[in-house]
Amino acid sequence: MMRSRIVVLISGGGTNLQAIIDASKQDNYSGDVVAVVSNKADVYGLTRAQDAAIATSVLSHKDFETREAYDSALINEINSHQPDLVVLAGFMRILTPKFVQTYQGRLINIHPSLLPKYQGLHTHQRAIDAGDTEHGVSVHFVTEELDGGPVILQAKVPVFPEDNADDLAQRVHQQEHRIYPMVVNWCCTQRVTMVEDNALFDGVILPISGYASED
Ligand code: NHR
Ligand code: GAR
Repeated sequence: MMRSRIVVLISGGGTNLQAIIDASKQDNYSGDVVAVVSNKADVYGLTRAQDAAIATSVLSHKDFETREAYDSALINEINSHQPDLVVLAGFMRILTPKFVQTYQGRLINIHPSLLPKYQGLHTHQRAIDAGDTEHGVSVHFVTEELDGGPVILQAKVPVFPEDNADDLAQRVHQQEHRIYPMVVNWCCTQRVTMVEDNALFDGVILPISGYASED
């Protein structure tokens, strides 16, 4: 089968990016990270990409007057790499409807909560403050609704009474690095697709918590 061309968008350290790059070098992986785009200069994720000889670019949202103008420039940059799949990996800018529509069904995100719980930011602290005993991470298709697109896969972690937000973030991160490369590969091989606001696995609609969930 043809290998998929993956463009990854980041804003930070890029540990998820690294997990995907590492996985892509294994036998039986079906995609290659062809470019990494960051909205912030000097983040370590860009160094990770350069170390792997992957093209990088920085497009700062601060250089644009509107979100629409920023996203148009982002679309141009991404399209210059002819991607099959666009992967948000700790990308911290909300995307306009036009951007989302441009990559509908080819755009995924990893969000550090068990969606639909805790959409938006500061998810680990919010889980602790709520007294949750369980927390986790979701990979979902990106739609216009922030953190509201169909879930493909979740992983759960326990919350211990003595945890602070950093402890919990670390535990969630370990799960992120396991599941994100796998889901990216499912998208590359088109085992996972999006049809009318549903995520499908091998052509079958997934439940709201994604693959192999209990509901
Ligand atoms: N865009 C759309 N349309 N839909 C989604 O589901 C998106 C998205 C863009 C990013 C990632 C998301 C997350 O996993 C994501 C999902 C940033 C913010 C945010 O409030 C919220 C959610 C996510 C990413 N960003 C602020 C903004 O004004 C800036 C915050 C900052 O720079 O630190 O864009 O959590
Ligand atoms: C990850 O925990 C990811 O789930 C989260 O940012 C971190 C990025 O880490 N994403 C968001 O909060 C999106 N708003 P990384 O740069 O090391 O991959």
